[in-house]
Amino acid sequence: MADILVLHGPNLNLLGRREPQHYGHDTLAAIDQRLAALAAAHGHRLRSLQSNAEHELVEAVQRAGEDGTAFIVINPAAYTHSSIALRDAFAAVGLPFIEVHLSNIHAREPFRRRSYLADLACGVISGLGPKGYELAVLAAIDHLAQRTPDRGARRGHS
Ligand code: CA2
Repeated sequence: MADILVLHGPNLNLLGRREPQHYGHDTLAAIDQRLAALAAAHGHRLRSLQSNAEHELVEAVQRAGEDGTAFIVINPAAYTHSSIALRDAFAAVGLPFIEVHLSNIHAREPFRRRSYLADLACGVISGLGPKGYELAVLAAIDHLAQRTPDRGARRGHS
């Protein structure tokens, strides 16, 4: 059993209500529910947090570095393209993470092509809609299964 944290950046609380051509029809609550069920089906615990505030996302990453969180899936939204603070937080905690975007950031305005996080991430999924989050969680689960078992796991505990 491992803890996976899903972070959603600014304006993603509007999902399902505006701009379906870019971001689809699912609400964030529906996406988070599916992700928690997916993780639980694989014996893991998944928590989600959305914030419109950069410092809250930075603090969530810092907390994750200390509370036993094993993996982060993040859609940093607009902070992808601007946040050195978020980058520094990921670099400081050193937790593995996957960057997810609902839309294909390479098929939109040029400023969306630059990510301050991508080179630190295990991987980036972009353009697959909400399915991208599910694929990221499955990849996280796979990543966690490859870890060297700790003493507890070797004795048959999760
Ligand atoms: O494609 C993505 O997931 C993005 O991270 C979404 C960000 C955008 O700034 C990135 O370049 C790509 C924007 C999130 C805004 O979310 C909304 C959701 C519904 C309605 C309006 C905005």
